[in-house]
Amino acid sequence: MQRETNIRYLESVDSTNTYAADHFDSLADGTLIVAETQSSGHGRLGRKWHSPRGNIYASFVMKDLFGEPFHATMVSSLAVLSVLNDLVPGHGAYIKWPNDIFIGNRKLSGVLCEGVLRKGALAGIICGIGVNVNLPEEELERIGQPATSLLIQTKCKINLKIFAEKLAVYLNWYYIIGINDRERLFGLWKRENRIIGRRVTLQPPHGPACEALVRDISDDGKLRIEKEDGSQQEFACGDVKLLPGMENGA
Ligand code: BT5
Repeated sequence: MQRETNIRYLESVDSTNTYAADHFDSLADGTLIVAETQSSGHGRLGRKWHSPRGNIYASFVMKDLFGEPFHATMVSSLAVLSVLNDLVPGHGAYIKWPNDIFIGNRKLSGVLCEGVLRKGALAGIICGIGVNVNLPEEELERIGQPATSLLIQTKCKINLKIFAEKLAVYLNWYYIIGINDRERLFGLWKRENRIIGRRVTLQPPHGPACEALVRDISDDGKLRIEKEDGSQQEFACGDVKLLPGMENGA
């Protein structure tokens, strides 16, 4: 089943996620909010998302709670990769658990899924997606960690409207896959991760960072790591750095 895409374009907004949450009740399921720029774009744990013009800032409204919240992140990351496959052949991008898309050792895109509560219960999920598309080097330097854009990778400017339209199509596509077949969605997402079998530094939200070997990702998106002492542990969130010596095109 395919359905028509529904996109609402905004020129400037505080955050597309905030806008989508504020208008949640009146927005149709599967709507994509797209803004040219954000004044308060945010990432996880209140971190800032650098949001000048020239990029994609989008939020996808999901009202069908078909799985764990992490499945919404899977939908978003897979949709971004599919747009890249269409528009930027040979892009070399990969998913870095839990919510990043990287090229080499630089961040190209981040996903932030936030729940919407009604009467104390989860009513839907807003999937926020930021992709560095036409950002020049001087803007990337303002970001506190290694980042890249499609412009830097390809030396070509990409039409943002075409990007947004394709993103809306693929988001709906993976959303429907998730609703009908969660295992398939998970399999597609896991395949695009380049983390299993690698040594990483993991910084959990609380507690000290540790070096570990990634053993697996469970079907609800948890990372299973093995520490130096052989003990295994699962994490639902955290920040991961692939340790040097990895062949990610870095
Ligand atoms: C994320 O958070 O990666 C999720 C970012 C989601 C942004 C979208 S844009 C549309 C929607 N509306 C919003 O307000 N948010 C969503 P996290 O994993 O916490 O990473 C945040 C970190 O990424 C920051 O602390 C910076 O180090 C880095 N960063 C900030 N802006 C960046 C950019 N444009 N490109 C690459 N890295 C960036």
